[in-house]
Amino acid sequence: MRSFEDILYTEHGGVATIAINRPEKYNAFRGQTCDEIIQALHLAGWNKDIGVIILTGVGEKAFCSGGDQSAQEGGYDGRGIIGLPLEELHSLIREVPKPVIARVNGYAIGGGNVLVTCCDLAIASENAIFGQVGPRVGSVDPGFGTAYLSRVIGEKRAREIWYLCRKYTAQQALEWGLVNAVVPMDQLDQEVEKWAQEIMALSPTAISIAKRSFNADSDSIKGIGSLGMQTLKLFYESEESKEGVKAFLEKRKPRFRD
Ligand code: 2NE
Repeated sequence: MRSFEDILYTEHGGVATIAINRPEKYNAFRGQTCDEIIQALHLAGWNKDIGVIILTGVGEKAFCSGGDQSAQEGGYDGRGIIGLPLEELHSLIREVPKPVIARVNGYAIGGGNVLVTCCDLAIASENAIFGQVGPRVGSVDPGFGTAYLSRVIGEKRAREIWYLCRKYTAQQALEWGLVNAVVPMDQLDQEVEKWAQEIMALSPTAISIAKRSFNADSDSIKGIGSLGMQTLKLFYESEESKEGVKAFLEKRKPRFRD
């Protein structure tokens, strides 16, 4: 089995599991983390023995808290326009020809909530918390995290999430259609496995055609995302954005309007 630094990758019973392994950062991703998830998606995505991919985080606190703010200085520390190959990551979750299930085991915040949005299905533990924090920390996801979120949960709800930066319970996420099921933490693995094995019993080709067909209608968001990342990079270089990151790291309220 291939070993990585920022993620754990396992294959079992036709199911590949990719777990972000940075619990001390609430599973925030840096450039390397995104690259490793991309490599793992390639490994699982085109392996005929694998029928389902699970994306999750290590521990019981967080699924993923988005970009690693300690690696953000006018841009993140990796590849791509903003220093994170996020456009590639989001597109790949959609392009692998098998369902990707988000196993949401805690906070799904910022880019973590975007990952949940991009996944085909999502199953959350009762303690999971969802939300976007971009406008609080001088950031925004200008592609699937906004435009596609509104297709998943509706325009008004998506705008509320982004304009107010509130946090939402797993139950609320279920009511809004952001997740498919909510179970107690101690039943999360069992529930995810049940869904995965139900999919494994079905025709893989039919499933992959269905996935591509679902994607077709929203694929243009990919272009909006890459265009938006170019804008985001310019925003990251501004004092307003830098104040958001600084305030988060200093554990204080940002002063955007000074
Ligand atoms: C997740 C949340 C709500 C948890 O809050 P709380 O109060 O329970 O814990 P705390 O103290 O904030 O976090 C616990 C530890 O995890 C680290 C914190 O710094 C803290 O470390 P210590 O002080 O114990 O050493 N931590 C948490 N999230 C982190 C992160 N993203 N980067 C680095 N360290 C992190 C709260 O922590 C929160 O709101 N986190 C999200 C912060 C954030 O700004 N995320 C990035 C948003 S932008 C983004 O993801 C993105 C995108 O979606 C698209 C394009 C570009 C960027």
